[in-house]
This record gives sequence, structure tokens and C-alpha cells, in this order.
Amino acid sequence: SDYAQEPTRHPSLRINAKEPFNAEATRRDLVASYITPVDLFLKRNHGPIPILDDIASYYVSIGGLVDRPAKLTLDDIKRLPKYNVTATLQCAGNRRTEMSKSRKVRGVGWDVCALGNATWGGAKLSDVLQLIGVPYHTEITLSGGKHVEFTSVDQCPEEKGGPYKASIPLGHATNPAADVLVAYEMNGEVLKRDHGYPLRVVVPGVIGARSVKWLNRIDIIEEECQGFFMQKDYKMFPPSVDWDNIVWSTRKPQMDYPVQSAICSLEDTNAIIPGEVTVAGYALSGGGRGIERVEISTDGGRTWSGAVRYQKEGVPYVPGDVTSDKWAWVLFKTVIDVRGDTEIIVKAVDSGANVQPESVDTIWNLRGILNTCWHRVRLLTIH
Ligand code: MTE
Ligand code: MO
Repeated sequence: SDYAQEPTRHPSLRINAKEPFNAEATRRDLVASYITPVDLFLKRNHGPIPILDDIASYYVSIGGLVDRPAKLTLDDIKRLPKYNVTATLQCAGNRRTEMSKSRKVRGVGWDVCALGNATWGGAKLSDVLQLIGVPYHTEITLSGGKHVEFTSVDQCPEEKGGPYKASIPLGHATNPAADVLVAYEMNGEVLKRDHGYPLRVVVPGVIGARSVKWLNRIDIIEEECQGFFMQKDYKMFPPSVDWDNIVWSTRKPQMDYPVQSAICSLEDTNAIIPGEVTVAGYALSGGGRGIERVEISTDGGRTWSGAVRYQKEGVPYVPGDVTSDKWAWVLFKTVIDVRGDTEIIVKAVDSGANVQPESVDTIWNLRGILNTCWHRVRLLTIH
């Protein structure tokens, strides 16, 4: 079968779909470290994992509306200045299972761990584009190019139109401060096959779907990418739109993700002995917005208390500070004293003062993306 040569994976992963392989870490594993080990990192695929081990003949074609089309080998990319960017990659489908409980949605079910935080090593896309004659901060080229399309080698099922593709606006791609990478390393090691070996794009602050793995082509194009995952998926619709009245063209492809947080030290329902309970998890927002507050409530959202946030253990997290990783999640931790049955709620506020919505119903959408409602877990006390 097409899936006869899949890589081996860590046995502790929670597998949500086997072929294509889609898996997430357990909650406790996910927040055990600020940097997610590669083995435990979200694996999100739409087809079999390609094998690209003939590096001598591998190259990325750069073309479209450019004067100097090029073929860049892995060495060409490695000769550009190398950057290490710590960025969280979150799938737009994170927490879909919970959304589906409110009203059924279509798509692979995910618990709260469809994300991971890694240090990606590679060249900046802005430098790659400069190499072929597109200067920094270009929103439109003389030949009318406005978007940068990434095409992969992996073959998605036929109805989803062949190789996986996505695009981002040219202004985003040519902004060196946006830290968009053509990456060849993950956590200081050569990128693993599951995560896009030999080259993948990493678009920090944007839903994972735009970070194309197993890069084959980069094209400057006039209109945004017309691929399935840009035009017929990963768009955010209001709750009134369902499969019988959807008009895909009425919405733009989703880019930034909204503010998000989840508790990972506890499952949805937990039997506990009364006493101190650790409430720990992650919070993040899109577009490079930091996390201003993480708040916990044990009275249904009437009152809230702040949780300690950190990235590096022992270093206070200050959103916007040059020492914090602007594209990365923050972890939080607090200890509460539990006397009887309790519901614990977490919500985060980002540096744009955006807050997670209280109820899933207000953000329900037919594809079950961007579930960012308050995250709740229940403690049932055993006496
Ligand atoms: N790139 C290719 N070529 N094929 C894919 O199926 N999935 C996308 C993105 N890039 C995908 C892809 C989606 S939806 C997500 S969330 C991320 O890759 C997941 O990256 P990861 O598996 O490295 O965590
Ligand atoms: Mo995704």
C-alpha cells in the first residue's frame, strides 16, 4: 500500500487516524517541557509520508512571476544565513472533538494537543526570495505577483487535488521580521520525515496548514493559491453555515490563529482525593501577539485568578520583551485547593486584549476549526 513505508512513531502518541497518520501527544507529555520533543510533536498529514532521501538530486524550484527562476539545492538553502526560531505550530483542528460534542463537525478528531513548540532552524524565506531578485518588503512585484505559493511532493487523495499546497501574501513572505523559514532543522536535529524532510516552510503565528512540508516548489503568483486546503478547507464560517448552504468563496483562507489555552495536567473528568491539585497547560496567540494573562476560575467564570506564566523555567515571562519567544506558547501553572466536586476553567488574554469566547456554540463551524472556547475540566472528589 501507499502506507507501507511510514516512519516508526512513539508508542505513547494518541492516534486519531492511521492512514494518513494523524496523532497527538497525551496531555501530560505535551506540557512536560517548553520545547516539544520531536517524537511527541503533533503529526498532521493528508497523505503518505514521502521519501526524499536522494539529497544529491533534490532541489526546490522557484518560479512563477519572477525574472530569475531558480533551482535551489539543500546546500544553496544552507548557504544563506541560518536562523533558529522557536515557534508553536498549532493545527486549526486542535480541540475539534470537543466542538463536535456541541454539534457534529467533519474532520479528524483532536483532543487539546494538536500542537507543539519547536526551535526551527533554516533560512528566512525573505532571504530566499531576495536571492531570486525579490527585495524585502515587497507587496507586489512589477509583474503583478502578490502571493507566494508552496507546493509539496506529497500526494493527497484525488478529491483533494494532488500535491499539498498553500500560499501566504508576498508582503508577509518578504518581511524578515515575520520569521517565515525554509527549515531543515527541528530542535537542533535534521528535520524528520514526518515533519517535512528535507525542507519545510514554517509560518510562525499562522495555522499549521500553511507550513508546507516536503517542499518541492515556491512560486510567486498573482492570486492566492487555489489548492483544496486554501479554498475548500481551513476557512472559518459562522454557525449558521452548514453543508447545505456553504459557499466556500465567501470567506478568505484562515491565516492567524486566535488566542487559545488549555489545561493539560488533567483530563476532561478526573477522580481525585480532596487537597492540592496542580493546574498546568499552555496558552498562545497568533500573529506574534503575546499572552497578557492566563486566568483560572473554579466558580463557573464568576471570579478568576491569574496563573504563573513561563517559557524558560525560572525566567519570568514578559510578553513583548526581547528575551521572550514571540511566536511561541507560554506554559502556565497554578495550584488550587479542592474540597469537593469542582469544574476548573482556563482562559487566556493576549497582548491585543483578545479573550477566548466562553461557549463553543458561538464559534461552532462545520469544519470544526479554531475551537478556542474556555477550556473546562471536571474534578470528582472521592472520599
Ligand atoms: N504539508 C504537506 N505537504 N502535507 C500536509 O498534509 N499538513 C499541514 C501542514 N503542512 C500538511 C503539510 C497541516 S494541516 C498542519 S497542522 C501541519 O503541516 C502539521 O505539521 P506537523 O505534522 O509537522 O506537526
Ligand atoms: Mo492542520
